[in-house]
Amino acid sequence: MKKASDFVDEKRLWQRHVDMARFGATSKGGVNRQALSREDIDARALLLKWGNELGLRGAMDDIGNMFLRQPGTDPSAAPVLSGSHLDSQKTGGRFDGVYGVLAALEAVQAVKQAGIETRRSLEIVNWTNEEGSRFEQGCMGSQVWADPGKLQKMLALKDSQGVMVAEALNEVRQCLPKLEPRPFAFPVHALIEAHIEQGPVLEMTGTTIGIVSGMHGSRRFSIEVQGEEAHAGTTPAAARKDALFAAIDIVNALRKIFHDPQDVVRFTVGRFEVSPDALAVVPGHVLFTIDFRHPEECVLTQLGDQVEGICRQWAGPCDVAVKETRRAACKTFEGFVPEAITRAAAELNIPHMPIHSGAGHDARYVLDRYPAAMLFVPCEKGISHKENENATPSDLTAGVRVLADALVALSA
Ligand code: HGY
Ligand code: MN
Ligand code: MN
Repeated sequence: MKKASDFVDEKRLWQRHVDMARFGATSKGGVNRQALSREDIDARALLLKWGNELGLRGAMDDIGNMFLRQPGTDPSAAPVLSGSHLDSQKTGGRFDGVYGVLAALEAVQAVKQAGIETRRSLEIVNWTNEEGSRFEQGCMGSQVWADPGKLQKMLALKDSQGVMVAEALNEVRQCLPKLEPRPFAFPVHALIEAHIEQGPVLEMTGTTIGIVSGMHGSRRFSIEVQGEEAHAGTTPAAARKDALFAAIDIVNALRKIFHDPQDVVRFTVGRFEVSPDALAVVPGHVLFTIDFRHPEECVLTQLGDQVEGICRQWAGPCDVAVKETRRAACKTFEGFVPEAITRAAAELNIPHMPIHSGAGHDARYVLDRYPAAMLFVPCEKGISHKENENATPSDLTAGVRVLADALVALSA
């Protein structure tokens, strides 16, 4: 029998990445394709165009997740899904997320060209706002899909310009062709998300395919330090409520708590906004974020639960507001879905290994409901969330070949 992997086309896959990278292209060779932005809409429209050319039926749910369906012979059977996200960080690369969507598209196209009729439908998925860059709740689409009770809270979130998710979604709907509505958390037999590793292990070990065995848990906080603006020249130190100095003391105290000689803890202060951000004004307000990750739930609890107390302790004369914006549990990926990836890689004689993911991905939320797995391919020096993120056409193609055969096996 013909294998789908024989019909995966490296040139077509690479060209689609080039075409997608046009949307939000930056001068340094990366992309800035913020969720539900004009650039994201253009990328969504192009995905739909390619899907329609393949005869796939498009659908979209109430948080903007998109689904392209290749019908199976048994419409009553729960489908097999594959995909990731088209949105990017502000200074993102051309492969984070988009590879998983284009890998799924290429895999489905290869299945069709191989003339393989699957019993279960195959669906390509594009999750809304995985990066949480414009609207600060990452994995927004997959979170709501898995837990619909989160919908209203997410729709009400605003970006830095005050635009609500609900408004941005209306814009998306107006610009895209009318799509079939889709409920949340519909039955899924299995999902595979393909993604670049965003770490150095595969490249360092010369391995082409990583089968994700586990994913770090994470806790995110936004911290606001409220002091008092004052004149830089006339206000004595004793009378100042300097939000910047307090924030610096808090961050330094947190760094001591999160310091890990084994270098397993991942502690990041990614955003740090000072206002009024004026040379001759004592800063009255600072907003900063914490992104903390670890592979053990107990450490996430033990260290993360200290954040609020440390902030209060080091706020000096200022007030401080601590909000935990998201907690994602540590995840283990096991069972028939990762096994299908391992089997497909072995049958193709493509080097593969189990691998742990420090990065978070949408598959973690699908796994809350249904069997799911992730397939990694190498990226250059493990660089990601950076405009010079890079991967090779042959590694990307090898990933799709394994994905295509795994999807066929899962949808038999
Ligand atoms: O932050 C993450 O782990 C994901 O790449 N957005
Ligand atoms: Mn990603
Ligand atoms: Mn990312």
